[in-house]
Formats: sequence, structure tokens, C-alpha cells
Amino acid sequence: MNFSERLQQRLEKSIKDATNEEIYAALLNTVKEAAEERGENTSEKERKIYYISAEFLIGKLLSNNLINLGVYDEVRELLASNGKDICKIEEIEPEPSLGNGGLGRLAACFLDSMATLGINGDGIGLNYHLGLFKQVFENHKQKETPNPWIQDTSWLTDTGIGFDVPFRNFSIHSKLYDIDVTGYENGTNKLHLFDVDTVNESIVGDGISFDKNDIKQNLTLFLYPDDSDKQGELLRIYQQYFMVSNGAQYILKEYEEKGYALDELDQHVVIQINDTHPSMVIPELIRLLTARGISMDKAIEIVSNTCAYTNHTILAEALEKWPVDYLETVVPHLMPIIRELAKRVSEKYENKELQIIDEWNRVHMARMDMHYGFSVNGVAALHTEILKNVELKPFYDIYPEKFNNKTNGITFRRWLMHCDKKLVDWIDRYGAGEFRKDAVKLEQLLSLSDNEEALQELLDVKQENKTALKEYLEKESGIVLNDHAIFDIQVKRLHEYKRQQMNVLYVIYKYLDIKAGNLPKTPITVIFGAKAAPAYTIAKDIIHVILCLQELIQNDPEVSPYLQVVMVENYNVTLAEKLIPACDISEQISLASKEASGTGNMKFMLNGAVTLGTEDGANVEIHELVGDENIYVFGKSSDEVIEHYAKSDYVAADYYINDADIRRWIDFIISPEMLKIGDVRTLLEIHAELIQKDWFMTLLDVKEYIETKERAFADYEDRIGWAKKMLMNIAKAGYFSSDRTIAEYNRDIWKA
Ligand code: 26Q
Repeated sequence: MNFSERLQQRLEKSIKDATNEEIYAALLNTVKEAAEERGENTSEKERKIYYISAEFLIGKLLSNNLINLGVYDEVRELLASNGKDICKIEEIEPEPSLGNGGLGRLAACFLDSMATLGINGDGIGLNYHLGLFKQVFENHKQKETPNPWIQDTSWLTDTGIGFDVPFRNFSIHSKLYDIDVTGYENGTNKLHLFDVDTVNESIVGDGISFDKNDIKQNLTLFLYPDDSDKQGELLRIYQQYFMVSNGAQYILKEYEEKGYALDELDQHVVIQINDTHPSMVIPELIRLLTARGISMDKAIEIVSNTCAYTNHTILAEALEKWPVDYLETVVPHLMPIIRELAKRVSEKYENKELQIIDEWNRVHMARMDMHYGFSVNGVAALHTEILKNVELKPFYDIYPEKFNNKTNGITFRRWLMHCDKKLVDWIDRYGAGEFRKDAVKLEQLLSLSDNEEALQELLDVKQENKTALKEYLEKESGIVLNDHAIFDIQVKRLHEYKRQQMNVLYVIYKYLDIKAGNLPKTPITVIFGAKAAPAYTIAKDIIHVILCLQELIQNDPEVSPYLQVVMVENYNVTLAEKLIPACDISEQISLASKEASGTGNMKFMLNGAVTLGTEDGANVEIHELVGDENIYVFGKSSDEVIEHYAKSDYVAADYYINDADIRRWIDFIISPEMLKIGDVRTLLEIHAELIQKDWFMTLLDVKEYIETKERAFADYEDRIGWAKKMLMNIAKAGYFSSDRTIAEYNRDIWKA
């Protein structure tokens, strides 16, 4: 029976008579069955990879799975011939909310690529019932609300597997749910999500507040609950240990079932540690091995040859350091092992920066990973160089052979084939369809650079995507975009280093310029999407400024025909899939040296947006690939920025005092028109912040940023010239396929 026949059999009525909900449920279950039948990507001799991560931002799965199973078109046509629209059915699916941003989405792309390349590799994580908070706007401010996403009909399969996880005074029995990860025309892997039966969603009070002490009821409620107080941090440690203990027990269970000797674990298993959130897997695995009769020396050796660490940040404040007494409170049984690991290091090395436990009795998770793992990788070329030469230099000096770069990538199944079907049709029409199996084949499109007809069609695709976004946002939120404007988009988590505030200063500059009578040839629509961490005040202040500007401009008939600012609510994967194909200018404007890689930058490029960015993270590699003509680069280099930090010689106030333009833009934040809309205290706070601190040096680059952005807008007027830049970006994006990234992980680290 083929897929369509099975679907109809499962539905038990004709498609015509079924509701969209019924069709969705039948599709989901038919996909699950088909995925199961494909069988695991497994072979007895192969090494198995476990990618452990606190986040898997997988996005909706229905259409992605249909594509990977090779039945998407068949299903769409079947539904259409019965008067049903597959897009409407896709809308029914809730988006799993299991990640914050880049790191979680990367993990999801990696699962897709491992399955596609036929690598036997599973994900291990947690099943947060209410996910990351849902963002709503009230009085021009972010409010957090729970984001329940698990329904009766779901991709989760109860495996019946569970483990006891010991904490200080009690233990918790886990429950394992699996989600199938379908490879593109290949086998199926698994995402293992651990959960607890006793979690109680009704303990959530106002917003996302809840009793942080009641571990049995709150353990897998939320992703990264507020960690601004001690209770929050302890809960985070409870979550992390619960994840890694379950993961380690699961890995050993699978391993023992295969019948190998325990002391050969490193020959058959690799554990990839996604940032430091799962780092306790190292002492936990040592604990479990010694409990099975292996000596401490041997257990340490085995685990060190099994674990590999990926670093995703150089922001010191994001590198986890847990106080010893927190760990004693949550997992006292791990502390003797961590102390032993620390002792072995301190006996060998005197350098303070190498110690696992520092002089303030804090355990440095990344340091443990680097001493007791066999590989350390950064996520873009520049990032890895900074790790080696600056941030982690003492470790590079003693372990040069462990360090390697793996420039991030994205899955083209979701970020092209699923989200930009019109562009795929165009690519197919011009003979580069082989990108599906080999992404660099997109380079075949380069031959079109003088084909005006093809270029005009590319512009038409972009226009259709912009109109589709307009219709979607109007339906969902009532916001009416001007789809004849340039779409300039900055979507990513809100963080000062990403410098959404610099884009805000551009908007203010442009607003004042239009007020002064200088009208842009083509209207400009600046779109933001970003969640701020609940306890990150400055980030929330920036959202407030954006929302106030949005209202100010929308209600100003002199400006609104030429400039529009829109902040979309609750930016997530589903929204990204609509925004990215509609984008003209991709804002990647982090302070150089601070964005480890970025992956949104790659998605925009692949969908024909032109990057406006600093020489940071993977932007550097994008620049090298497309050349000076096809990217807008500005700003101080990472070397210069690192020097400013070393010398502490950046003083924001100097720019404010000495530059009348900058002063005018910043002061506009507390102008009467803004104070009328917004909250006085908040606006004063962000105004002062920009002048007195500006830790991420907005004012250092803002002028060059504005000049460069204006140049990009001027170039946009030559539409065919612009289409050539779009073409170059699409054609050169193949390098950023996560299939390439995963092939490199496999070649250099996993050797599966
Ligand atoms: C740490 C301690 C306490 C609470 C939370 C955290 C925490 C949570 C999430 C620290 C970091 C994260 C997420 C980091 C992240 O998403 N990093 C991004 O990873 C991407 C994939 O490699 C890169 O492309 C981005 O440049 C990087 O910012």
C-alpha cells in the first residue's frame, strides 16, 4: 500500500468529509508508521553518536517529515483533489517550543542531517511541557506566558522506558518519549526526550511564575526558567542532571544490549556535548562505570575518549560556573568525582585559568569538558580562532590537538525546500535541482548572472513571498505590511551584543530624515522579531523602544508611507519560515567577535537576501564566498574590538558628547513624542544605558552602519543589479548546508 492509500484507510472516511483536524491526525499517524518502517540508520559495527542538548528547536514536523519521506507532493495533490489545502492542515500543528534560539535550532538541523547522511545518531534532551515562554505584547512591553504545546495527537511516542535518577534526598523516576527523526530519502533516527510523570502544569501562577522548590512538580515544566535567583539556578542544575543521568543510563542500556565490553565504550559511542549545559554527563558516566566495577583511572580514560565538547559562545557570563555548594545541594554523589577530576588537573598544572574548581569554589563546566573530552570545537572559523588565541588560549596551549572548527550549517530541507517552494521551482526550472543531494550544486545557478529573464523571475519570486508574508501577518495579527517596500529584517534572540539597538538608531535617523523632507525612493519596512530573557532588563527596554517607535511611525501620516517598523510577536521557527523567504536585507550586525557563528545569516542568504553585517561569526565566511560586491560589510574588526576591551578605552559618553548626530538620535528616545507613548522610567533607563555603559559598543559602529545601509538601499533601486546579488548569495549558500557540517563532524570527530 502506498502512503496515500494508507492515509485514506486510517481516516475511515473520505477526505472530502473529514475535518482538517481529522486529516492532520491521520497524516501524523501515517507518517509515524512510515518512519518506523524505514528503520533506524544503524549497523552493528558503526559507532553511535549521541547529541546531548538542553534544547532542540525542531519546529513543526508534519511537512518536514512528508518531504523527507518523499511524499509531500503526492499528499498535497491528493488533498487538493479533495478540496483540502495542505497549508491549512499544517497550521493545526502546534510548534514544539523546546529551544531559545541558535543553539537549539542547530541541534535540530544536525538531527536532520545525521539522519539524511545515514549516520546512526540520536538526540537526547528534555520534554519541557510549557517550553520556552510565549511572548505577548502589552502596553508596548513583553509579557511572558506559558506555551503549552503537547496535545493528545502528538509526535511523541511513549517508549515505556524509564530510569531512577538520584538527587540528594530523593530520586525521581523518568519517562522517555521519542520523536522520529526522518532522514531525507534515508533511514530514521530518534530524538529521546526525558520527562517526569509528576510534573504539574497547574502550579503555574501569574505569567510564568511557579514554586521553584517543588522539584517533582516543576522539573520539566519550562525551558530555562528564570535563573536570576538562587532557586532558579538550582532548578537549572536539577534539570541538567536529570537530562544527563537519563542520557548516560540510556546510552549504557543500549550499549549493554549490544553485548560489548564496558571498557570498549569509546570505540562504539561518541557523546557530543552541546555547550556546557550537558557537561555533568562526564562525571555521571564515570560514576556509572565505576559502579559497574571499572576502576576510576580506567573510567576517566574511557569517558575522556567518548565525550566531545562544542562551544557556542565567548561571552564570559554565558559560560557556566556552578558553586560547589549548589552541586552539593542537588547532586552530592557527583562531587567526589568532580573533586577527583579537579585534583588531577591541579596536580599537573598550576595555572589558575586551567583549574576546574576555582578559588571561589565554583565548578567551571567548560574547563571540565576540555580536560576530560577528546575534542573541542568552535562553530565558525573566526570563533574558533578567537577561542584558540584569546578566550581558551591556556587550553589550546596544552591541548592543541583537541581544537577544531566546525562552521555551522542549516538543513536545506526545512530552510529551502519547505519554506520557499517558489524559489525551489525557479531553481528547478534553471537546472540546479541536484542541490537536493549535493548543496554546492546551487553554484550551477551562477551561469544565470547575465540572464535578465531569469533574474526578473527571481525578483518575482521574492515579490510573491513578500505578499504572502503580508497576507499571513494581516490574518494572524492585523498588522498590514507595505509589500512594495524593501523588507529589512532582524530576527534573533534579543541581546545587547546582537545590537538591535543600533538598528533602532537607524530607524530614528530615518524618521528624522523623512520629517526633514528627505523621502526614500522606495519605502522601507524594518521588521524585528525577538524574545528577551525574562530577567534581562535592558533587552526588555529595547523591545519597549521598538514598540513605541512602531506606534509613533504608524500614526504619523508624514512618515508612514515611507517608513514602517514592525515587531512581530512571539518570534519562532514557524514565523521564521515565513519571514526569511520574504527578506531583502538580512541584518547581522553583532559587535565583531561576539556572535560565535549565527545561522539566521545562512538562512537569509540561501533565500536570496543580501547581508548587511559586521565581520563577525560566519558573516566572515559569507563575505569570502560571495565577494565584496554581494554583501554590505561595515564596522570595527574583531581585533580592534578585542583591543578596546583589553584597554577598557571605549567610552560611549565621548561619542554622545562629541557627535551631534548621535546625540540627536539617542535623545529622541526621551523626546516628548516618545514619552507620550511609552513608559518614562523605561525610556530614561535605556537612554542612560546607551550613554553611560553601552557595553557592546553601539556608538562605535553606528555611523558606518547607517552609511552602509543607505548605500544598500540606493543599490536596491537597480533591480536587476540587485537580483544579481541575490543570485550570488543563493548560488554560494551550498557551503552552509548542515549536511556539510555533519560530514565534517563525522570525518574529524565521530568517525562513525
Ligand atoms: C547559560 C546559563 C544559565 C542559563 C542559560 C544559559 C544559556 C542558555 C542558552 C546560555 C546559552 C544559551 C544559548 C546559546 C546560543 O544559542 N548560542 C548560539 O549558538 C549558535 C549555534 O552555534 C550560534 O550560531 C550563535 O552565534 C550563538 O549565539
